[in-house]
Amino acid sequence: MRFVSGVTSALALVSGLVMAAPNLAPRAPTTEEIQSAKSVEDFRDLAMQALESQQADLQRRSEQGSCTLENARVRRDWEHMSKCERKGYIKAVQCLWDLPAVDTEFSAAQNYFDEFVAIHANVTDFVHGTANFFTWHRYLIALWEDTLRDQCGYKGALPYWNWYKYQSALHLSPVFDGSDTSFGSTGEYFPHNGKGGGCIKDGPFVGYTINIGPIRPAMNGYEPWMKDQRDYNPRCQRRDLVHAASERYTVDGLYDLLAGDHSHTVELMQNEFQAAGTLSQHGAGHYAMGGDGSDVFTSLNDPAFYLHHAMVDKLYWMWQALHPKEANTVAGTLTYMNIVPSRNGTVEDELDVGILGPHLKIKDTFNTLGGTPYCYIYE
Ligand SMILES: *[C@@H]1O[C@H](CO)[C@@H](O)[C@H](O)[C@H]1NC(C)=O
Ligand SMILES: *[C@@H]1O[C@H](CO)[C@@H](O)[C@H](O)[C@H]1NC(C)=O
Ligand SMILES: [Cu+2]
Repeated sequence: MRFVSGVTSALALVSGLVMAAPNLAPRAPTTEEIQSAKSVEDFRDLAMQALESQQADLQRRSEQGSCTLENARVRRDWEHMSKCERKGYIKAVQCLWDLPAVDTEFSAAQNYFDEFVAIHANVTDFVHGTANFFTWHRYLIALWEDTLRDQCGYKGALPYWNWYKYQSALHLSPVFDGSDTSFGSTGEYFPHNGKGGGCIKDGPFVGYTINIGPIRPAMNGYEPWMKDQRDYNPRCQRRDLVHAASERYTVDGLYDLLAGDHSHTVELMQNEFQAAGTLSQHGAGHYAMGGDGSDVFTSLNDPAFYLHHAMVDKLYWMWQALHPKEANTVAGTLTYMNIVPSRNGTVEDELDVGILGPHLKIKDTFNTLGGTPYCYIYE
């Protein structure tokens, strides 16, 4: 018991003053505060306030592990990183082309960059429109971040692409401006219904070969080349920045997911987030990259995939912080949109990332602040 009631001694008064301190601990944001958020920055600040209040609770119950909000790795907006930091990240990604492939099943994979593509392609039907969509992709990009740090000397955190800036001028976004600190801009002209679509022609990834896919290209004029992730198809990476897509991930859509009609349960939220057939926030990002980044199986061939999925994870992270009662639940089945019917997923199900890492139970991946392999927050 923290408070002793009905005691009037001086001692009780003194301890009462001392014990009042926890009241200064941050309180969770109210529904009204959440509903008055206007921007992704507002939502992020409210998510941090919510996490601070949850951390204060954990500390009172002495359940806080060694990961805290203060020492967590901070995943930042690409634009907010210095040019030197961006070059450090790019150099580490390029290093993956020099790391050998390790699995024996996907022989098309020539290097460790390809391994990520192959593993994702292998399980595509079981990690999209499913109960594990958020947690599986969270795990994949965390393994990518760890690989860059452990194998390629990267010192920072995984960056994210802030969708809500440069939506109508993607070529000005520091992610896609074509400079040596970007992922290159739109590709060469390739005959289709858009402007680019061919090989990227600027930025640090020109000349880097991709080897797997396409399997289900979304761009007009691309033929699926291979039946699966075992066929070897060396080629350049292609891109077509598409504003018709980028203009679809609006702040209204963000609001809907985090505070509006689709925010109340994980089922509503995820179905809207990755709605099939419409350009939801998740899909719109992929189609905005066009080219190889818009193939649901092999979109990882565009290295900007990881910045896109870090933004997906940032939204999920904010949603979890702002909906703590729902944060550790899943909805949906084990198969894409349940087209091939399967049972409902559960938090006991395991996330399979092939040779990239050990299986993890979904329930052990909800928290990004410890009690899981993760210790990170988003700027
Ligand atoms: C699966 O989940 C849905 C809601 O998401 C629910 O209506 C249904 O009853 C569940 N099925 C089983 C067998 O539990
Ligand atoms: C490919 O996916 C299947 C089905 O999920 C899985 O059983 C198999 O282990 C995966 N293969 C590799 C090499 O990861
Ligand atoms: Cu995916």
